[in-house]
Amino acid sequence: MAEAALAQRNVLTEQQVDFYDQHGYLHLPGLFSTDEIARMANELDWQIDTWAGKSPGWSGPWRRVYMAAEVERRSKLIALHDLHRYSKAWCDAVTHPVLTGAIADLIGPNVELHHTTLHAKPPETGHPFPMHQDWAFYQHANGRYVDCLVHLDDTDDSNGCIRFLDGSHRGGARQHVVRNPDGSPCTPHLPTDDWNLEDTVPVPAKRGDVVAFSIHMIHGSRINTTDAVRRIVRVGYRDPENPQTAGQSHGRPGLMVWGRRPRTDGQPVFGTNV
Ligand SMILES: O=C(O)CCC(=O)C(=O)O
Repeated sequence: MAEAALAQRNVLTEQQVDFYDQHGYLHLPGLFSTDEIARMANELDWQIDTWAGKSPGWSGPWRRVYMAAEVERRSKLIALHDLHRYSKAWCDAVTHPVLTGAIADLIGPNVELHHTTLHAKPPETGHPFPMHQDWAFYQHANGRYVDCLVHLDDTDDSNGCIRFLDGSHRGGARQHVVRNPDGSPCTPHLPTDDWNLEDTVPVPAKRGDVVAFSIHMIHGSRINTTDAVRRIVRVGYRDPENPQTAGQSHGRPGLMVWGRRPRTDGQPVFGTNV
């Protein structure tokens, strides 16, 4: 049985798959070569100049818990969705055979691209992230969905590396705060009284590394206190048989990056207008 499973693996070792299953995340050092990540970074900088938006970032009562009032007023986030629609380099990145083969080892044999999202934290006040699950942004029926953070810069706590609540993916989807005290909508996050970033483990990473994690993983990150930008691109991959129920890019079929899309009884083909 173990041998049969081993024979089907593409990229990861048994230990790496076990680590992911147990902890909910997996650090893949040096997945992109120096040349590949340089090309991706150049194209990303062009996208930041040409297409990305700079805004105060995520809204909600968490901001005043994570930041002093004066910092909160200045804190910014640079973001862009679906980078692979803007540069060939990013199309190549999201279909990279080592990356997609690794994801197939975690949720395969079939893997569908769901989205890509840039999060660049500008120097000194670049936006922290409150504790949350990515499930709250794009709800899916089960846990067969992996987010991957592609690192364009070295990270540690000083520039806001990713931090995980070890093993928290095993608790499944959780209720998030989605309204401000006045009833207006805010960005989904977990209640700050119940979930503390201090309880999480930091996962510092190098340029070219990928950190993969479960859609149910509870995570967050600190503010960028350095004088350099911190650029990370998140790539979401799912089992095509894991239906999306709400949220970002709901109803949009993605590219198949590994294997094939199985058909359920009577399932219609995709229309030509999506
Ligand atoms: O970019 C970060 O520091 C955190 C990003 C994050 O929480 C996410 O992509 O879900």
